[in-house]
Amino acid sequence: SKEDVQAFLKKNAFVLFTVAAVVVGIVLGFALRPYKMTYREVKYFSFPGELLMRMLQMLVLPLLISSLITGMAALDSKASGKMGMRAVIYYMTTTFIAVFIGIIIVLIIHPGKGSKDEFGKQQTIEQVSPADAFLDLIRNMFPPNLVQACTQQFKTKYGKRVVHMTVTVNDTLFNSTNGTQEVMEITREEVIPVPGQVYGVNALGLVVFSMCFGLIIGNMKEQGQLLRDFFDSLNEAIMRLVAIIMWYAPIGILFLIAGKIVEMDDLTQMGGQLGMYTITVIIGLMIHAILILPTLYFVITRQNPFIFIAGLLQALVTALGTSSSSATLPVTFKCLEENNRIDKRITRFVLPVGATINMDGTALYEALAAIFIAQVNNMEMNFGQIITISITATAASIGAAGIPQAGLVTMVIVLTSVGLPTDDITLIIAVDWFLDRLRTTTNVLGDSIGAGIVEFLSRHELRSRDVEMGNSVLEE
Ligand code: DAS
Repeated sequence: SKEDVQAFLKKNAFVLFTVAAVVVGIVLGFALRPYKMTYREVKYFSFPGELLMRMLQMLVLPLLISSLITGMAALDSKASGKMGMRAVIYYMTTTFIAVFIGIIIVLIIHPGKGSKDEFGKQQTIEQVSPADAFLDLIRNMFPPNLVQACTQQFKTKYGKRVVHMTVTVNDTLFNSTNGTQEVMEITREEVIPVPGQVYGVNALGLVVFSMCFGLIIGNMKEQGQLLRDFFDSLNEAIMRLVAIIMWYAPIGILFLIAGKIVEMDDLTQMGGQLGMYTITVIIGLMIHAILILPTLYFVITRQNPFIFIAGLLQALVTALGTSSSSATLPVTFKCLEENNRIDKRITRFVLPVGATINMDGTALYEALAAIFIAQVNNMEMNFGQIITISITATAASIGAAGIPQAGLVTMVIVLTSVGLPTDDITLIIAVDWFLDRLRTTTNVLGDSIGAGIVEFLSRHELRSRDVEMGNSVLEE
């Protein structure tokens, strides 16, 4: 009946908007491609998308800090220790499975054919020693200055440079009658390694600090009450801001997707090896996201994983649109808490950590890409080298920030660890923006399923804590 339809629309409005945004974005993007917009025009066109990105990023810092602190403070140290262990075991297991899938798939499909000719010219990339990179990872856990940790700069190595040139054309040559001069503006675009910078958050450092801080104020009895209340209400206020942004999100996502499609290089001209490589990555990510993670969820919780995933739709689409798991974090929170009814004590605690260190998609990608580069160079990796790749790919995924294409930068560690040429990263840049979106979506899915599993495994602790605190204190 009419009422039913209305009720359905009201309940699923967000989901419908989100799906519509993706579809319209793709259609619009392809419809505008023939117009060959310049870099500047694309920038203007995707402005609504850029705004969404900024709004989400704006909330990440206060959200990350307040949720981790309140999450830790709400648990006693024994319970949080147990839950922490479960989360870490889940992260490690799924990351290793992802790496394993990446390696197997690339060895079976063998997309690299031992020739670099079809890739065109290459650029030189700065060398980083794996030991230094590893020490950097640990260093980042302990930021010497908390304020600085909130505005950390990330180096980006690749970007599009726009060259504007003004040339004076002396057209007396062409027009002998009036001999005037004409000024022409030419804009050229090229993709080059730009030692640029992105401002972000040293999430790893803030995660470590907030966890310790939360644990401490949780144990402080009355003395800690003021701080507990403060961060609790800060967290609540931020989540209300997230709710407002969610209404804007579909518009932002539409323009992010359309803008990227307008701008992307012609895929039909992609070389055979690169095409095969892209397909291999997609297959690997699909196996992990559609087969492994849902199965794991089902085996542990005995609940339908696809109903769980349906509740995450907006978060997954936001990941696809923004290619950043940290920008997606606010949406992931909303989906898990509101659609999937995951206990806030779990989400507040595991989601910020997951978004920072648990990146299944990135780990799978890094291992797969390294072996692909070996294949292109006609180098066979022996068993020991493959083990090295699995370990460094895991470390590189932990170290990668949740920002666009961070995985490409940390891949240098994986390549140097087995003596592969780091310059060869440039072979795969052309398709990285696309694969980045898919691996970010996988990353967000992995974090969310992790929250579901940790909640299920921790249900006894949560219940006894409720009883101890005189019934559901934090549950709404
Ligand atoms: N795009 C990143 C993320 O947010 C990680 C990566 O580049 O692989 O998950």
